[in-house]
Amino acid sequence: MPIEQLADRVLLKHPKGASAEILLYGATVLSWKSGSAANPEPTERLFVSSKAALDGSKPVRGGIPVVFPCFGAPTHPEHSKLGQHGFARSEVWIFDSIVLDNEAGVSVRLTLEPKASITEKYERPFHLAYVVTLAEHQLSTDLHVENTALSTTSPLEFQALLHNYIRASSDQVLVTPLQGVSYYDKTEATDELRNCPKVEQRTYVDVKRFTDFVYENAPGTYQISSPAGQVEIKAKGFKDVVVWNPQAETGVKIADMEEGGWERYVCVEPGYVRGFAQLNAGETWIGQQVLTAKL
Ligand code: TA6
Repeated sequence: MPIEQLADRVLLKHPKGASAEILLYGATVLSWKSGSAANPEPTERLFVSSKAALDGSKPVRGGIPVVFPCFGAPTHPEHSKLGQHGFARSEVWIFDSIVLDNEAGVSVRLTLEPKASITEKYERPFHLAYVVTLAEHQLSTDLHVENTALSTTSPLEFQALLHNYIRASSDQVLVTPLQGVSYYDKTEATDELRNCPKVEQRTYVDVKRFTDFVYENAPGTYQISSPAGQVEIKAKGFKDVVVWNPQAETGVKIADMEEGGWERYVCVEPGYVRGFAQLNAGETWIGQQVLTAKL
């Protein structure tokens, strides 16, 4: 079956072998198995920690968590009651509809609207839709944010990010092109240093050491290469990108990180995280990414 809805997740199957799995909790893509033009055999392209909670007790450690309306610790007054990375990744979304089901691919739409577990900590009216599309060698995930306020209230201000855990050997993986892009190094010891912009000098960014870099106004297309394969990310609407790997230095402190898990992924996360996107009443913003298995 190309699209199968289970109690807590949706399974997508492409006619030529690729597959994806989406947990309704957090609309978290847990798995994307895909071949490439060069190597048709589907392989897992995402990392999920074996210690990840998949029961809705906490955000999934891995896959593609959806980050909204804030990235990192909240800084906006309207987000003061929210936790790290906002609420989208820790709420159960609704399987809304099948968007596509043919030889080209399969696509589903999930939605999230205000409900008690959200409105008790976030008062803004909103509507989120998340469209996940599986093609032969691609997975796309599009986040639609609508300001459903009726009157001319102040704009809806938010941040959004797709927190991709790309499976790769972290001592060999390289991310490009980021040379010349301004970034903020969150591994620095003080707020002053963390808020001091640097410029990426490297042609190829590695994560051999603890890396938590927020690149601002980044190119939008990224190649993630390691001996295990190559994944390309093409993002639209997400002006920034985060590259993160905790390595053992901080990975050992992450309770739901499997032993040595940091050795098996790199996070390359298209986002709108420097500043806040603004939506007037009735407007919709779309952040899109297309992941392509290149090798
Ligand atoms: O996207 C990178 C980051 O902000 C890191 O600072 C690290 O905190 C990571 O997200 C994971 O955050 P989480 O809340 O899932 O533990």
